[in-house]
Amino acid sequence: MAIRPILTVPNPILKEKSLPVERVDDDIRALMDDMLETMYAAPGIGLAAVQLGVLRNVIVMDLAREDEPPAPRFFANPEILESSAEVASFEEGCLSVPDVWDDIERAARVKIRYLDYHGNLIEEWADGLYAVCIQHEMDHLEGVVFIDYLTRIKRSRAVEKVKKGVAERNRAKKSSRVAAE
Ligand code: K2U
Ligand code: ZN
Repeated sequence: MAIRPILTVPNPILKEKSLPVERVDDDIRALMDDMLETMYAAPGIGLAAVQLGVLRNVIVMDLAREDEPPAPRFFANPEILESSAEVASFEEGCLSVPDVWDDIERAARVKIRYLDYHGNLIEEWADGLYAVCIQHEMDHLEGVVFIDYLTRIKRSRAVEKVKKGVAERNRAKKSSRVAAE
């Protein structure tokens, strides 16, 4: 397993549409393992493969609270079969848009179908944070990031804030490398 870099906006790869996997084989499971380790290290509660620059329909998630044992979930080729008419709003963030949070409205419940870590076909309803997170991650597979739902001015401010934050982190890393030499 490996912790891999997470792409941040405005990287154009995040706007690309991901492709289905042919089967959940050892290579896909190794990708899932890397994604989960990277997500835990971030830390986050969900991650799509495109956020690591891999254009495949693969998502990992762990919604367990800090006082609960880990409960990793793995999704290959996820589909939304049904969405409730009822909607719910949630203050979302994204590991590809660090330090930006905003309220996003989504279907309160979704029926999803996917292949799990072992390639088993699963169909289930998701609600609450599960529904929010799976819709957020499945947007990533379509090249959609949550700030795409914001106004143009809010979106551009978010991108500028991320670019500034990435530049500051890179400067800090560089100065600590120089100091260590
Ligand atoms: O796509 C991602 O970067 C994963 C998100 C998952 C997420 C987004 C919105 C709402 C729920 C989950 C990251 O984990 S954002 C960080 C985070 C951490 C705890 C709770 C909510 C979001
Ligand atoms: Zn995200």
